[in-house]
Amino acid sequence: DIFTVEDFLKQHELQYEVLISNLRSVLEGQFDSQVRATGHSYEKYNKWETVGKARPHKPAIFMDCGFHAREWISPAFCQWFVREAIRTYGHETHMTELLNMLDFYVLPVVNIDGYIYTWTKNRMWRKTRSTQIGTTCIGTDPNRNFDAGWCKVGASRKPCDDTYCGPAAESERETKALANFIRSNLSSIKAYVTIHSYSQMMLYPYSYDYKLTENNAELNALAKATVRELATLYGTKYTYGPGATTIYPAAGGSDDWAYDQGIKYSFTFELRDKGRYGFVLPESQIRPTCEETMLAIKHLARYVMEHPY
Ligand code: ING
Ligand code: ZN
Repeated sequence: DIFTVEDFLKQHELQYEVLISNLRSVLEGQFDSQVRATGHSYEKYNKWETVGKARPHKPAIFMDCGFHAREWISPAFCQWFVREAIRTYGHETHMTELLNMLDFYVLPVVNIDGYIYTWTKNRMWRKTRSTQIGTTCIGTDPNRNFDAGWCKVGASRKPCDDTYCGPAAESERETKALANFIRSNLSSIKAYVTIHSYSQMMLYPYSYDYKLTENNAELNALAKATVRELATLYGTKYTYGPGATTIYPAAGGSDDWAYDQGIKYSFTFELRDKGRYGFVLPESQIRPTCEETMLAIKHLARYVMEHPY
């Protein structure tokens, strides 16, 4: 059950070199001082999931970042998370316990092509960079491309739109790879977490429908406690609730899909801010955002660890 980002990319024929050079940009551009502090973070980064004791039937939490290209704080957080996990394992009780009991599968930049495009061509790009016959418009919204009420609501059938659901569910290699990975590890994955920005929200299913999940009360209580924990550091206020009523109805999202696969703890985080800077969050907010989000993820992970199913 050892899984590295490298294995994942190889398995799904994604471009590892591209991912690494892209992560390097994140590190050098935004984590300036941390690069010097950690040194070999790349090596460790790709092996970090092996940190902790091997246990039979070890439960796992899957976390991804970088669905939407312009939401730069998201890949930054996955990188931060991995670095903190490595740095504090064996030194900090909470993290050590968590990693002894749980594996984290981290996919730091789902939409690699789109992310690079925002660094090189258009800062406000959202979608993938796939092309298709019959249109000159590029890209599909990866968070409208999952097989969960696909294209039913809050999504567009027009390839030129920003919320284009794609020619079919899982049409994108990125969403197909992610869905395949989750399907083949369903017995171990107990929670699914996807990191977006912005709005300061903790969302749970459903977004494709106004119906509530079977464990809605539990998800609500867990979200409430998690955002309370997040706020302890800098007082950052998050709202929470089912996607459809808390942000907007939207079909084809990964959290809804993961939930319907049987992963009963499934969340979308919308990190800082609430619109002042939006996607172009200033560098000075990267560290505090990552630190407070870390508290939230650790809280969530502890809950998952203490509520086996
Ligand atoms: N927000 C999400 C989006 O894809 C969302 C909100 C969550 C939709 C879950 C559907 C399901 O629109 C951002 N900022 O991308
Ligand atoms: Zn997003």
